[in-house]
Amino acid sequence: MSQTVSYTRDGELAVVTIDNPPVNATSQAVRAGLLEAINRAVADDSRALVLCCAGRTFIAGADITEFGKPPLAPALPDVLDALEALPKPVIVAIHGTALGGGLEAAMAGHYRIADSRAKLGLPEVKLGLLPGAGGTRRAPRLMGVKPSLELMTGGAPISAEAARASGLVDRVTQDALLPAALAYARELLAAGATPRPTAAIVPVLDGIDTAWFAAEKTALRKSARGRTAPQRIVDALELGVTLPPAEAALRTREMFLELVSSTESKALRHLFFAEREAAKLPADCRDATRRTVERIGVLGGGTMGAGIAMNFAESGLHVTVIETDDAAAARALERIRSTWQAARAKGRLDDATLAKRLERVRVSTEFSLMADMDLVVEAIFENLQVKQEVFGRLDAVCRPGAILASNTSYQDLDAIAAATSRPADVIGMHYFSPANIMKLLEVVRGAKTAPDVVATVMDLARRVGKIPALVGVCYGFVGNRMLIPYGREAQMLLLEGATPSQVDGAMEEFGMAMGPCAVGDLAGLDVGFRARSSRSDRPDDPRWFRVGDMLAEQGRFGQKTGAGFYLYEAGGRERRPDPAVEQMIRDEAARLGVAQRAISATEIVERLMYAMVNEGCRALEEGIAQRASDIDLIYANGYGFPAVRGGPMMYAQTVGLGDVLARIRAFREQLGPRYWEPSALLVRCAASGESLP
Ligand code: T1G
Repeated sequence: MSQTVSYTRDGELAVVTIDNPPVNATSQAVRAGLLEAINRAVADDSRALVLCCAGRTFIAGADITEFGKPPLAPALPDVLDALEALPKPVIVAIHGTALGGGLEAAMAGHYRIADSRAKLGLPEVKLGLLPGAGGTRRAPRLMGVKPSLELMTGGAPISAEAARASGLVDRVTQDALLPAALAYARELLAAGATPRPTAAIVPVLDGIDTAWFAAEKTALRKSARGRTAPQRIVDALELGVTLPPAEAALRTREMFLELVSSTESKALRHLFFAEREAAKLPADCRDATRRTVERIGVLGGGTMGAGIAMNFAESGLHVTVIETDDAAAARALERIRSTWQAARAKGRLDDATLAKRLERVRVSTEFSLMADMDLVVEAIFENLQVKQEVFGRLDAVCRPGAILASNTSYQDLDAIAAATSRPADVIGMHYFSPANIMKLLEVVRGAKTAPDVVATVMDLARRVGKIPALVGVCYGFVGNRMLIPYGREAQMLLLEGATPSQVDGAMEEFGMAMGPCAVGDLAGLDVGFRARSSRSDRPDDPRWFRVGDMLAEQGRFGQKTGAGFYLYEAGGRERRPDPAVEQMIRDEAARLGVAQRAISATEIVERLMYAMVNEGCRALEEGIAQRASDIDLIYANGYGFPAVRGGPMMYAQTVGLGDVLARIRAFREQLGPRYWEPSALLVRCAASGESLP
């Protein structure tokens, strides 16, 4: 047997153990070893086969690293068909996370026993795929068509107990899993149990017909806008319960291969690995001893501070929120309490959880309470002097070794750190609003931030469910820095003849959750206006963000004032074009002498995206971003960038760096070099054919 699949006997039982760390993915070696074990069980005098895994989990899926490469025999569907066809009972012992091909392997077995802590799921849809190893035929036979559709299109795992209740699993045990599985196998044999191939189960189709599947696809076109995999999953499920297994398998395989080579799946797989790459620390931080972080202080109980406090409390940590006066403190606590009570009202959490969370949050005006904190996150007014003053106070109050973090979006973290006697303890934790919901966290490493502080905060971020990306110090770090050229080009195009609706429409058709003008109205045009006004390095160009500045100067801040780029009903979010704004833009363009012309959606996408990509290349050149994939992760998780395109840098590589460079050079000719000088990295990679680093 191969070292990844072992075959042993326990009396009359054949025990097949897969050992392929870290997650027992069904690599080619695993598939070949499993097939060899199956053939051996066919030939020997064993009476049943028990399939289990070593290490921390049962098979967690096919080996994603093999996708996109020439397929290597044996194919997983064929191996699982052989397992299902074994003329002896196959008992599968499940622990950890039986996901994707792992759960498909379990369903190809005849009987299943799971550790009570196990999770089971078919998350292929999150990778732009469908269950390609029989799951679309076997899941509906074991758990019913509707529950299997939810499992496959939702992609979320279910508990062992839920799996038992649904029919996916026969037994759940809290005892040692392998002995329990062996005992279960012997119990089955003693009861005369025979092989129970899932394929032989007749699916229950009460009220489920072609129209039902069509309705499910229509619903998914809305809930999973722009995604192909959910549509194909419904198709495969319909084939799986209506066609003979062999024909269904053939047609499903064709759909799987179509998906695995799709840009959508390549993009989602890219982001899967990007998230894991981003968590890898720089060499000087990797082995640092992490500091203990259990008590958290948050300065500021506004929208951001309250969201940050909720995120920590939801992760089991105790948080003390400091506000400037009793009224503000009361508002902060009410903001937190009402958010959780609303979630409770929607059934998203129970009374006990709500009570525990509230116990973990304390709001006070006593700054001296920061003395006991292990980590303090400052989330106060976005002004450098105010932040420097507060960090000076933290420096005086906090215990030695406490980590002092700023949630600043733009301010110079090194200047903030310089306001303390301990710059090594200062780091940036740039959250995205709402901070208790948005996964992305830009962890900003200052020039003097200590390696153990970086390591501690990066680990803490994952502990509280965030997706951390380590970035360097510059104006806007990575995400907001790249948003500036993106927004600049949007507003230049308005002066050149496009309307807000055209710009937003083009970018939303591209896949952005919201177009740049609508985003500005949502965030508040006064926020950007204040940030731009305080910049000493503002370009000497009267067109630069001119429209946004005019709107802010007129008090048109967007949704919060009922008018910005668009008009909004009082308190509403539904945007309506405003002819007065469009006329104002035309008049200002005339005053600035900007020629008017019809502008295509293609030019809008290219101008905004390539300006962003060019800036991303500069951030890579300067070491502000560690990896192009980090940039993609930032945009997919913090800025509503369509995950099915993998992120701005993957998008540029999908288009072709040479083509992107050619368009940037064309814009340089058309619009001048001020904003369109191509980055040296882009030029180099386009010429060499290398990928962005
Ligand atoms: N293939 C290859 N490598 C994988 C992998 C996989 N399926 N899953 C994880 N890894 C690597 C990961 O890159 C990391 O590597 C290490 O394992 C630890 O992962 C035919 C087609 C199982 C819940 O989608 O959800 O089956 O960075 O850091 O936080 O129908 O990994 O250490 O070098 O995430 O404890 C379906 C994906 C595949 C599950 C564990 N399965 N994995 O989380 O560890 S498609 C999935 C996860 C499929 C079939 C279809 C998680 C985890 P490195 P980690 P973790």
